[in-house]
Amino acid sequence: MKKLITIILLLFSNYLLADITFKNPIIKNNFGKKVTAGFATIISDEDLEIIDISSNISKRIEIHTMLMEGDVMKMRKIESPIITTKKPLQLKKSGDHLMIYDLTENLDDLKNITLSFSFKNNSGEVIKKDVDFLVQ
Ligand SMILES: [Cu+2]
Repeated sequence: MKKLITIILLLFSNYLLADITFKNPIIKNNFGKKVTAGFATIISDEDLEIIDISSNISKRIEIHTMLMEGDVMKMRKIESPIITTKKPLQLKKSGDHLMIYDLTENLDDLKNITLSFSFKNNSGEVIKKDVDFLVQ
């Protein structure tokens, strides 16, 4: 009986986890270069922090923002990227973006790349989501 209750609770807790949507996930074809960028709009019905992004094509994936230093546009890593129910995280050209370093594959050969995202909610629970990005 105890086991059954645990199973029911586990099933139920899954339904309570955040509903996360990725709109237009795209990774730019880099034509043989070792670094590329990715874009998507990440929407959630719960406030979340991105704590990890991983993939088998790269060991180092970060989220960057662009800012002006004098006249020069620079990229900076966002240490704790946040998605709120009111404000989706928009990763787009000339704005915040995914930065994918040390590519181990030539993207010419790939149509899709799966990135694994780990999120943390306000209760400290970790939610994992695999997302297929279109190579474009
Ligand atoms: Cu960047």
